[in-house]
Amino acid sequence: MLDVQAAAANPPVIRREDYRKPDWLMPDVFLDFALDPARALVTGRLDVTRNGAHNRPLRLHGDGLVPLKVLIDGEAQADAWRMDGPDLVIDLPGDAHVVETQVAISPEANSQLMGLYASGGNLCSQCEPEGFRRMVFFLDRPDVLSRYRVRMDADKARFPVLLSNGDLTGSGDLEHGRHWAEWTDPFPKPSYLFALVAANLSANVDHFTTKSGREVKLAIWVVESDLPKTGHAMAALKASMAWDEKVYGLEYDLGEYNIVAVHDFNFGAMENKSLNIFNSRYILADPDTATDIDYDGVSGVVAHEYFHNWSGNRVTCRDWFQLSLKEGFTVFRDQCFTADQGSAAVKRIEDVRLLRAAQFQEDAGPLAHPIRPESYMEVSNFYTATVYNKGAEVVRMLHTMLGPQKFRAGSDLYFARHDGTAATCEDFVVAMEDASGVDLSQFRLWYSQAGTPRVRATLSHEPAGGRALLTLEQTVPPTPGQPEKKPMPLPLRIALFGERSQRKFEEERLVVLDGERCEILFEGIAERPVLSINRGFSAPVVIDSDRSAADLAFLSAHDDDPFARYEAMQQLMVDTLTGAVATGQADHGPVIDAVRNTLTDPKLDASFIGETMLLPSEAFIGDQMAVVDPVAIHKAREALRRDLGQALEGEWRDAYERTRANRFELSPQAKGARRLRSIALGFIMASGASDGPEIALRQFHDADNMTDRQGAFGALANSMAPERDAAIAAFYERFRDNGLVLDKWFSTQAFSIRPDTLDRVEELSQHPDFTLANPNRLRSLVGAMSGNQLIFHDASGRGYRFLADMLLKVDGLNPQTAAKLVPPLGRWRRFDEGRAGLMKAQLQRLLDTPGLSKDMFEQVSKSLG
Ligand code: 0A1
Ligand code: ZN
Repeated sequence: MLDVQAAAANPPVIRREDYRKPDWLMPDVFLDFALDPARALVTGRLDVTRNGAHNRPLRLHGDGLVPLKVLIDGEAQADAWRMDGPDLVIDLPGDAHVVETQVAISPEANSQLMGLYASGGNLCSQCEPEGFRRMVFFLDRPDVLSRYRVRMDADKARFPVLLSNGDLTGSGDLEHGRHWAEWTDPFPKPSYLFALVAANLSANVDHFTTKSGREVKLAIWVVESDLPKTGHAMAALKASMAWDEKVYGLEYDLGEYNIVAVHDFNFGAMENKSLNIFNSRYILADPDTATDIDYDGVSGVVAHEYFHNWSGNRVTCRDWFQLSLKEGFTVFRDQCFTADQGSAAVKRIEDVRLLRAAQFQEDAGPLAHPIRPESYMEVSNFYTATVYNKGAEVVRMLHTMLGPQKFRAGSDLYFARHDGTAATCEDFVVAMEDASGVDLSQFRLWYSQAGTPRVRATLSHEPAGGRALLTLEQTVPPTPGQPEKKPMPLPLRIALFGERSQRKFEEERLVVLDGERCEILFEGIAERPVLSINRGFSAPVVIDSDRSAADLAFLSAHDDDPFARYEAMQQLMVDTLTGAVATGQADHGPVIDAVRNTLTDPKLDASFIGETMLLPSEAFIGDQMAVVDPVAIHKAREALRRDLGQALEGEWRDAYERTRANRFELSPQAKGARRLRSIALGFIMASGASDGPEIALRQFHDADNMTDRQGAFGALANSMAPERDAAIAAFYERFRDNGLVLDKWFSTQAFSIRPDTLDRVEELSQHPDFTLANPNRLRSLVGAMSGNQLIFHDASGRGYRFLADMLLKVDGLNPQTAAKLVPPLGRWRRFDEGRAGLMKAQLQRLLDTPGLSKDMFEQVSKSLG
C-alpha cells in the first residue's frame, strides 16, 4: 500500500526533460461501474499493445487501489503481476493483450474530490490531472489515447440519470430496482477527459445546429428547483458554439453536449469530452442571487470549457508540462469571445487587473515558473495564473505580432496537423511559424523564462528639428532557478500625442523590442509629445517611465485607446499613493481633477467610467514598494478615497442618481450603470457623509438584483455604523438556504477593513454553515481573509496563524485545495522583519507537520525557499 508519509517527506521531482513516450498503448477500453455511494465496484478491460521494441512490463497507475481481480487474456496469472507502490506492474509476453482488473472504491468517503466522489447525494468524477488512477488501474497519462465504452448500473430511484462521454448506446432496467446505461465515445481521448455522472437531476434541454447541419442536443443538468437559473449558461453555450465556428472555423463533433453542475468542486469546471462537470457557481445565475460579475463568470467559464473541445480535447497535451498549450490558448479564446459579446475595452481592463493581481505576484515570488514549467512534484500545483493567464498573454502576443489572418492560418494548421493527437507547446509555435513565415526562435523564450520583464521608456524632444527620440530598455528579473535572463521580444503598441493640440501624431506603431535596448525616432513632432505606450496592454510587462502627473492626467482624458486611458489614471493613482506612503505627504489634487474629468465626460459609458474610478488594490500598491507596509498603504488609500469622496461629493451623488434603473436588465449599459452606482456609493460612504450608511441600507433593501444588494452590503460591511449589523442579519435570513449566496455572506465579511475583522473571521469559522469540506465555502472565508491585505498582515501574526490552522485541517481532507491557499504566506520576503518572521514560522510549522501531503509539501517548501 501507499505509504503517504514517506511519499510526502521526499516526493520525487518530475522533469520535463525526462519525458519518454509510453511503453504501452491502449487503443480500446471497456469500463464497468457497479455504482453505490459506499462501495462501487469498478472493472477495467484494457486492450493493450506494446509501443516499440522493448521488453518492459506494463505499469498501470493506481492511487490507493487494491486489486480484487487481475486477469490477463481472461486468466488469473498470479505470478505475472505485482504491486509496486501504488502501481500495478504486469509482465506480458506478447505485443497485444487484454488486461482486466477490478477494484472497490468508496465515493462517499472521497473528500479529495478527485476520482469518483459524492456531491449533494449525486456521484460524479473529476479526473484531470491524475484522478483517473483513483478509480481503476490505468495508463493515466495524457499521451495515451483510447476509445471508451462505459457501462454503469445504479439504483434507479436514487440515480435516475446515468451519463458518460460520447453517445448513449444502450440502457435498460435490472433487478432490485437498479438500471444500467452504456455510453460509447468515438473520439480517442486521454483518461483525464473521462467523466461519469449518476444523479438525480433535471435538465434544461436545448438544441444547436452546426454550420454543416449537425443537430446537437444540449442539456444542462441541475436540481429541479435550480432549472430557472440555467438560462444564462445555455445562452452562453450556444453563443460559444456559433463564435468558434465563425472565428476559428471549428464545429462541434457529437450529437450531445451535457453539462452537470455540482456544489463540491475543487476548481471552476472541467471540459470532459461532451460531459462537462461544473462548479455550480459557474452555471447558476438569476438576478436575485447572482451579481453581474457572477453572470460574466458563468458565460466566460461555459465558453472556456466549450472551446476546450478543440483546444484541449481534439488536440490534447503530450504531458503536463504542456498544460499551457491547452489552457493559455483556451483562456485567450474565451477572453476574445467575451470581448466580442460586450465591451472589449472593459474586458481587457478586467483581464489585465487579474493578471497583475495574481500572475505578476506569482512571477515575483518563490513559486515563479515559466508558462511551460521544467519540473514539479505535484502537477495540481501548476494550474496557476502563470500557466493560464500569462499563457493567454503569450498567445495574444502571437496574435498581435502575426496579425489576425496569419494567426488564423497558424491555428488552422495546428488543428489540422495535430487533430486526434497529444501535442506540445513547440508544435503550436511551429504551426504558427510555418503558416506565417515569421521566425519565432526568440519568441520561444516566453515559454522557458519566468519573471515579468520591465521596460524603461525615456522620451526626449528636440523642438527645433521636430524630432522625438524614444529609448526603450528591457530587463527580465531573476527568478528561482533562473538567475540570468535573455532579452525577450516585447510587442509594444506606441503612440505620441501633442500636448497642446491634444492630437495623435501619425498612426500608432507596433514596436517589437527584442534586444536590451532600442531607440525609435519620430519626426514631424512640432510640439511637446506625451507618450502612450503598451496600448491595449500589448505585452505583459511593467513599464517604467518618467511621465509626470500632468502627462498622465492628459492621457487619462485624451488618449484614444481606452485601455491606455485607464492605465494612465491607474498610474497617476499609484504614483500618488506610493508617494504618500514614502513621504507621509500627499497631493491628491491631480487625481481629483482627473477623476472629475472622467466622471463627468458625457462621451464615456458608465462601465468604462466605473473601471477607471477603481483605486488600485492595496496588494498592487504593495507590489510597487521595496518593503510592503500594509498599514501605511491602507491609510494612504483610505485618505485618497475620503478626499475623492469629499471633493467630488456632488458628482458622486449625481452619478448615483443618474444610474438608478427602473427595472433589471442585463445589457452592457445596465451593467455599467450598476457598477458605477455602487462605486459612487462607496465614495459617498468614504466621504464620511452622515447619510451614507442610510443610503446604503436603503439600496440594500430596495435592490431587485444581487449586484445592487451586494454593492451596498460590501459598503456596509466596511462601516462601523449600526446599519452594518442589520444588513448582515437580513442577508443571512434571506439567503441561508442558498449555498452560493451564503458564500458571499462569508467572503464580504472576511474582506471587511473593520479593525475587528479577524475576530469576526474566527467567529465565522465556528458558524454552523461553515465547512472545510466544500471548497467554495472554504475559499469564501479563508481565501478571502488571506486576500485582505490589512487584516491578513495584522502585525500580531494572527492572520497567518489562522490560515495555517485551517490549512492543517484541510490538508487531511483535500490537499489540492489546501495547497492552493499557501501562496499568501510565501510573500514573506516582501515584508518587514517582524512580519516575515511570523510568516516563516507558520510555513515552518506546516512543513514540520508529519504526514503533510505532497501538494502542500511542494508549495510550503518552495515558499520557504
Ligand atoms: N481543465 C480545467 C481545470 C481543472 C483542472 C483540474 C481540476 O481538478 C480538480 C478541475 C478543473 C479548466 O481549465 O477548466
Ligand atoms: Zn481550461
